[in-house]
Amino acid sequence: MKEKLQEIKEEALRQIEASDRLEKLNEIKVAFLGKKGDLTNLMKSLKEAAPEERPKLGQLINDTRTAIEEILSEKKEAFEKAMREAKLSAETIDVTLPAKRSPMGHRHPNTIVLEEVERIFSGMGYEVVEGPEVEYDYYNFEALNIPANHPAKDEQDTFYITGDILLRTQTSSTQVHEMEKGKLPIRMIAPGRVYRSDEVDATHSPCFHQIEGLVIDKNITFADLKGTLAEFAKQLFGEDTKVKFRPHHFPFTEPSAEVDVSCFKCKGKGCRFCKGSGWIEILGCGMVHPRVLEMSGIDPEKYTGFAFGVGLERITLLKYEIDDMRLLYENDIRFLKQF
Ligand code: 2U9
Repeated sequence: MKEKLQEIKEEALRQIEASDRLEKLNEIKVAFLGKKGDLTNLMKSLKEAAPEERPKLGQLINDTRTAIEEILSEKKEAFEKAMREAKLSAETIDVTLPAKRSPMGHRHPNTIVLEEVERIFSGMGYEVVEGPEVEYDYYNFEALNIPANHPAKDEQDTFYITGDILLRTQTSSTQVHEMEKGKLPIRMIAPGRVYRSDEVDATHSPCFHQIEGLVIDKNITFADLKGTLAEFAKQLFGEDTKVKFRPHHFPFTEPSAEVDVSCFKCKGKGCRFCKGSGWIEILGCGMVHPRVLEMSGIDPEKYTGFAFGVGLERITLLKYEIDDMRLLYENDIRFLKQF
């Protein structure tokens, strides 16, 4: 058996030495060490040897197996190294080739305008506060002095989740949460998504964005509101922009007004853009209703405040002279990359 073992070992080494491919090494491994391999067969025939010889022979077979395995593995490593080196020397890198450009993302026009509005109000000392889009009826309507029979509360206008939970129709609920915290004074803007059950057209969408502002302190007057919004309009639309306040009604503010800015295209002379009037409506505002202050625990005898609300999309469409709101939601890169 010893001779046989020596023969097997020599034959295996000869074949390994002569092999020229990685696959060939695998074939050799199967032929000598596999389940039906020469060495395994020899191990099986061990039972025919004299019992006292068996342990020694068994050890010899195992030593032979280990020796073959080691040589196989050395040869395998040598093959792999040669293949790596061949691959590397075949690869040449042309450093003069032009680089592949990764397509760059782009800020959405709404984001550009939102960031500009946030920059303007941060500059005036306002905090930017975000609130939940799913709200209780109380925070969206009741706390803002919107009565139970108000048409805005109709299911035709508001998305209800349950009887008293809804998708906010304005970001004002964020201001109510801030007022309830009881930390005064307040100087904040609340940007975010709002939802209304509207059909999609060039100027409407069931989901759009508002930016609302709120200031509450001692001795805040309508003059503060006018000065603040005049400054905002100048920074957003240009230094020569004029503002006009028209009386209006909102349940949450008293007195209330709508604000027009002088047309930034024709400078107020009248053009197609401002429909000949020289003015463009941009937002609503007013002095916070004393009942709204009271409901959130603020004493209207000590504190007064003003609030305003703008539709972000409306400002974006005006600023970039876009004539259809749907373009803002289609994510057509050919449209978006113009801004
Ligand atoms: C509190 C008190 C008062 C927020 C205000 C408006 C006027 C307004 C509209 C602009 C276009 C809504 O998106 S729009 O359709 N908003 O005209 N919003 S005053 O008043 C508040 C807010 C919070 C506690």
